[in-house]
Amino acid sequence: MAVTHFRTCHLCEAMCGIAVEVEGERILSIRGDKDDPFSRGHICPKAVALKDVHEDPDRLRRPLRRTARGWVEVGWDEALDEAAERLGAVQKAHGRNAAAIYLGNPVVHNHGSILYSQLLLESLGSRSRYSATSVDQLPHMLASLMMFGHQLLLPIPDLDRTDFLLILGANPLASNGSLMTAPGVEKRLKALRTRGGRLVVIDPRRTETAAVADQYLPIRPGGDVFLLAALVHTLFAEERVRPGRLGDCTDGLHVLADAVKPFSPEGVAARTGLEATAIRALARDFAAAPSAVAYGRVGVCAQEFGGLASWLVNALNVLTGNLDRPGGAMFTRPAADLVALAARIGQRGHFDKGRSRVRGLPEFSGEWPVATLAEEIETPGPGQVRALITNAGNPVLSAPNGARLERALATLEFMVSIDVYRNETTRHAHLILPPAFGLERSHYDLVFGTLAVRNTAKYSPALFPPTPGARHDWQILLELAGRLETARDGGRVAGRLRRAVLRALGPDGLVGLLLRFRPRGPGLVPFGRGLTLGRLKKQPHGADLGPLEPCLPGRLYTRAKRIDLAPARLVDDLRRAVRSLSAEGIADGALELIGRRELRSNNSWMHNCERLVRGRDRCTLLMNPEDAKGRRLTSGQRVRVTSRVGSLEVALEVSDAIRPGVVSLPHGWGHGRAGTDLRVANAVPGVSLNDLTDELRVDPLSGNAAFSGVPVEVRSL
Ligand SMILES: Nc1nc2c(c(=O)[nH]1)N[C@H]1C(S)=C(S)[C@@H](COP(=O)(O)OP(=O)(O)OC[C@H]3O[C@@H](n4cnc5c(=O)[nH]c(N)nc54)[C@H](O)[C@@H]3O)O[C@H]1N2
Ligand SMILES: Nc1nc2c(c(=O)[nH]1)N[C@H]1C(S)=C(S)[C@@H](COP(=O)(O)OP(=O)(O)OC[C@H]3O[C@@H](n4cnc5c(=O)[nH]c(N)nc54)[C@H](O)[C@@H]3O)O[C@H]1N2
Ligand code: SF4
Ligand SMILES: [Mo]
Repeated sequence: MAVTHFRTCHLCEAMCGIAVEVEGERILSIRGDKDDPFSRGHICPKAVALKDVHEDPDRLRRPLRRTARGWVEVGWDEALDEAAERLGAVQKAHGRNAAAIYLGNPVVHNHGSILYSQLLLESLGSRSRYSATSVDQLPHMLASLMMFGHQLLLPIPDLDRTDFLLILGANPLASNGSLMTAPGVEKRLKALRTRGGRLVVIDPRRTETAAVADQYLPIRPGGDVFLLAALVHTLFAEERVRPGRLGDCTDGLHVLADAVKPFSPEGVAARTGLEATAIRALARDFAAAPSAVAYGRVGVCAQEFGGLASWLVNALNVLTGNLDRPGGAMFTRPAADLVALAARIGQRGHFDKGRSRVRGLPEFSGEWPVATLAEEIETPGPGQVRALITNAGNPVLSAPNGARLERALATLEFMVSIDVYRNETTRHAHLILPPAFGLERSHYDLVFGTLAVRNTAKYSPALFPPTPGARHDWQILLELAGRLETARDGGRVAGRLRRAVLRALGPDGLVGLLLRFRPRGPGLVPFGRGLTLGRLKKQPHGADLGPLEPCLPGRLYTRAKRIDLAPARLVDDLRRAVRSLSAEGIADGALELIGRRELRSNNSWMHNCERLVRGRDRCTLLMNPEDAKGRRLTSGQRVRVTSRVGSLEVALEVSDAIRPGVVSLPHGWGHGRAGTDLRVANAVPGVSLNDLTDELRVDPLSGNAAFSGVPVEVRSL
């Protein structure tokens, strides 16, 4: 008999409710859950691919060891013992920091992995930590840390109530929203326009989102900091600054006014590619709207001025009185409050408490920029990385100059990957430890609940039991941590006790505890009023906890509960932008390369789903007709693209959707490598954008990768 199970899709940030119809072990269908109060039936094509990954014969189900005769399956105990022993041996011989760890994106989509990765990090005791954060949202976190005192206190656009949404460097119609969990974003944007609101999109490509906007401004890659500074400049120059309610608890207004003086709309016109009149008009419209919110995402933070741009986006919201008010940029009050938890365990974040060994880039909250990982492996000396754990990451395809990183991985003394596929990264591991996947585990969105445009909570039990003998991510992390600790100190009582408690509670038990926190939870009294895991389990479609509510200054984590509008490090860094304003552009004839996301991809790892890769080739180089004509290139022909670090061949797609002078290639492709086990993906390999991106191009302030605007040359083959 067919039964329908309701849960949340965990693939991207949108948290769509899905209804999965199953008969025994067979998945009959996956549809949008109309009764999910948040997503109201919305899904995208990837949801259905959950079935494909679940059933994928290439998905790993048993630990694998790489041997001279190829890959062989090994038992869990043997694999875990070996991993801990070899990591321990490297650490013993070369020091703790010789074993590094990289955490990838799917960690944050998995409550077990988030909570138990922490334990592994501690047990490893190494300062060599890396994650996808430094190729993604690090600058946003840095801005929040500096302005609001907490790296996770991220302002979220109040999408459903705003009158004016200014989007910079995000394409939610393809990405389904990021640091803005909003399932069905297209409908929500339509609603914004229906209620008379306005949508403005700033992007070098006229994206799917730009196509539904009232206004689209084709900015030059990396021009955002100049545009934003000019917008702030205009607000001050025209006396349009109205911080409103929060004015009394905001510091640095005058410092900011001074700092942006060099950025007149005329002065930034060439660097942004936008007319001064358009910039001024935008500042006026934004300031005049009843409510407005500026929202920047990957396109503004993965660039050379990412930290500055993220800060100025926030500043624009503060200066116009749009921070922490309905229709502006607001903060969530999630049921399980990760922000409060992080603060309690002393993880509000920190910055530049040390510099990376080889290049001297700053640490952020205990992590080094992943753009430095290859050189840390290659460069001899104390602290050289000689062993690596990857957990749910594919940095060979996702980190800048992945080709160099890949060569470096091949030289490691030991590498172990916790992953569901043998792919471009994990093929270099000596051991792969594959966890149970998606539908086989329970789900609670710890992270994306914190980033959602409404307060919601939803718990989904596992749909299927794990394949017999399989382990969950959290179990692998816990087991590995236990073995590392035992090998090091013989298994001290405190550590053993802690692990026993964590094993008994499991991730669901921990979420249950988190949910008990006030104000939404009942506290620790057994029958108190409020949300508990037990009560949430009775709401399979999820609970709507209402719109976002103003919470400042109370929720600030700065010392005197004040907003720092002009943090010294950021103001200083603005001088770099002033210098760059008068610097020469890129070389004659060069083009600026940017990335792109497509609805049917999910970073690097869903191309093994037949239904997502079927149809036309999506891994193409977009080029404006003007640039194509000048080079005598035509759509469909193959071209060679060359950057400082690499060169590749790809099919050209001529399109006026991209700004002249800019070309675009999606990331996450470049399959088909020897030793990988991805039958579908390898048949449509594409090329890796990150074989062209440059590990030396970073935002020097934050250390985040600067993917946007890599200079390249393009010629016919
Ligand atoms: N040029 C360029 N590069 C980019 C970007 C860009 O825009 N342009 N975007 C960047 C961004 S925003 C990000 S977040 C990074 C992503 O960077 P990564 O996280 O390094 O890459 P992913 O492609 O997400 O790889 C996820 C890995 O996790 C595995 N996996 C999937 N589900 C699970 C699971 O449940 N458990 C475990 N253990 N493993 C699992 C997959 O098989 C895959 O190997 O890429 C970045 N790279
Ligand atoms: N379908 C799909 N959805 C995804 C993902 C995926 O790979 N596929 N990845 C997920 C992840 S990990 C993340 S972090 C989010 C990211 O979510 P988004 O940030 O919405 O992702 P993108 O579509 O990469 O949007 C970035 C936009 O910035 C533009 N851009 C590039 N350079 C510049 C610049 O210098 N200035 C400006 N103003 N714009 C620029 C690009 O053209 C692009 O349209 O998406 C998530 N959702
Ligand atoms: S938008 Fe994201 S969460 Fe929603 S169905 Fe698609 S992949 Fe899943
Ligand atoms: Mo990301």
